Amino acid sequence: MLPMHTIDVIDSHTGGEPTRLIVSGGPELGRGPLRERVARFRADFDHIRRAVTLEPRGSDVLVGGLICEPHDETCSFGVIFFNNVDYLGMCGHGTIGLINSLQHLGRIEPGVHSIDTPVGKVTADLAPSGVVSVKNVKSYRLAAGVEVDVPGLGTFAGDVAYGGNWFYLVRSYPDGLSVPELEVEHHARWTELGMRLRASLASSGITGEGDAEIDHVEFFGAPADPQHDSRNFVLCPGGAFDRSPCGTGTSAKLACLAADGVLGPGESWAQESIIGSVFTGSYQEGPEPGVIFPTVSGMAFVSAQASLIIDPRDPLRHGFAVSSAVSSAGPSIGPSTGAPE
Ligand code: PYC
Repeated sequence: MLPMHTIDVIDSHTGGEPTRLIVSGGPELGRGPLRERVARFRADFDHIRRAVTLEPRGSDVLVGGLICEPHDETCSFGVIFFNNVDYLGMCGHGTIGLINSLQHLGRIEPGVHSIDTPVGKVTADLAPSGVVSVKNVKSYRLAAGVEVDVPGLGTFAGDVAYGGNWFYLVRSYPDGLSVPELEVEHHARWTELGMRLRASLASSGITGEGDAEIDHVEFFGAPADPQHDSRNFVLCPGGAFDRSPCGTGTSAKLACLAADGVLGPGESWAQESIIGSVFTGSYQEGPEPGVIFPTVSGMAFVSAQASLIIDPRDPLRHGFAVSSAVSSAGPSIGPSTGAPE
């Protein structure tokens, strides 16, 4: 009889967006650059990603993270983020969650902490108040005003930008298309628009650099609070939307604002999410024209510490996906197969 597998996790939320960090019992990915360790995670331990993020233990909206040894010796920690469908390059809300969770565990104190990620080093400044300011990887706009025709809807225009993940930031809608207010009660319509747009980006061959898939779509509107600068709705890989303003999405937005000359270096930008939670952002100019280093600030709250139990007798032990968005990319309901224990 195979033994139970136990995975210790700590859960938090950042502006409403949940993060579940594996503290122990996660896959042993060995050493080497984190990008290579992601490939190992995907090839040999994807059942752990599914067990942690999918139902019955998780949900489509949950972002998971594996805390690991850094490869970059200037960093104190490494982290690999993932969600219900795949692995993320970086995750802003998740990094804020990581820092507040590590403080909760007594592993760090206020100060600056460097973290290795699959897309490079980020630093996080934990203030005594608990607010975390994440200096993200280099961010930039790859292309402005890119038109994409969405069958049945018409032509959208938007920017393709990188903020640790690839984003399409919608600027304008097809003539005659009526869209609802950017309010959470309309999330189903925004999700549908985002998913149709993302599919059309892919079928039109519109990608990030190196043919990278644009897997996040971002819509903008007026903020509910006039003291803020903007409100967004961010569709994440899969079919869930970010409850927070999305750290990498805010970074991509800052890159576009910088490229348009709308926001100067060091100036502050308050980005509201679809549920009204807020990240503040600013940027420093990078080494090359058009490249910035964004800083995104927010705070996470720890919501649980738990042990996940994977019972070898459980046919659904490695999770299952029910949403149509996920079923094409991941396993559907049924016993897990092919996963080494
Ligand atoms: O905060 O960068 C972020 C993020 C990416 C996906 C969900 N949240």
